[in-house]
Amino acid sequence: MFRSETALWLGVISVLPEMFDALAAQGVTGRAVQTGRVILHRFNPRDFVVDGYRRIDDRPYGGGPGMVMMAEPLQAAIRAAKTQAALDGWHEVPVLCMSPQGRVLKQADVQAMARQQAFIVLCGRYEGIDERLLAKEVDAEWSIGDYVVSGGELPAMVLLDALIRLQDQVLGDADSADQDSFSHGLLDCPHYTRPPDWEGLDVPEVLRSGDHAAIARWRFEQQCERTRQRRPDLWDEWRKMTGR
Ligand code: 4G3
Repeated sequence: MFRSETALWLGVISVLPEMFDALAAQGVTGRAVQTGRVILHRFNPRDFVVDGYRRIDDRPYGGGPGMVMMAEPLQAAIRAAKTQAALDGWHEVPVLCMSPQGRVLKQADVQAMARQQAFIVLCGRYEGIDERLLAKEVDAEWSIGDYVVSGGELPAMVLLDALIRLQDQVLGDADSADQDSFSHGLLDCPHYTRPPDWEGLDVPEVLRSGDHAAIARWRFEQQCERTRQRRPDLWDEWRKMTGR
């Protein structure tokens, strides 16, 4: 698949590449991959180890619990990903690593990243990755939030889903990207669908009024009110930004 028909080229480096089946087969991301708008290549560092045991991890210098991912197999996998990228027509592809030590990802970061069209995403496991590999081969470390999970695969899928759905919106309906919560720094408004009365709870009258200006006004007020109540940090930021 060549870059003319591809919106996004992705290489993931993971010792559990099958985890990405979920991204590649299901939902909005699955459709993007199946139709070739997104190319997803997987590289298992284990496939790049020559020794009989295919070791990719070893004990940490300085002692302590757990294992550390070795630099050599990861470097080999990154090189293979870059070679594949070049074959597919993509050059100078940035290498990202998902890590609790990374910068915490915001929607604005995803929007900035979506301007790039090819990425290699490294997924660590165990206690982490040899720091020298990060220094030599990784361009940026990203975190999806201040918590730890057992591998970088789920965080990578979170990032890739966010990128793919934006790419989709760029190609298709640009309005829906604009309507995302956070795209303007406020939480989303509440949503309602049929039936109009559900278990004694009804739909706000304004939404059934057909008055589009009044609906837009109501939704905006709801966004402000919810942001103020639930996310005072975002509300302060929004007020600074808009001078309110
Ligand atoms: C330590 C990312 C753990 C180092 C990864 C990878 C949470 C996130 C791991 C490392 C992770 C996150 C794997 N847990 N908050 N676990 O984005 O490179």
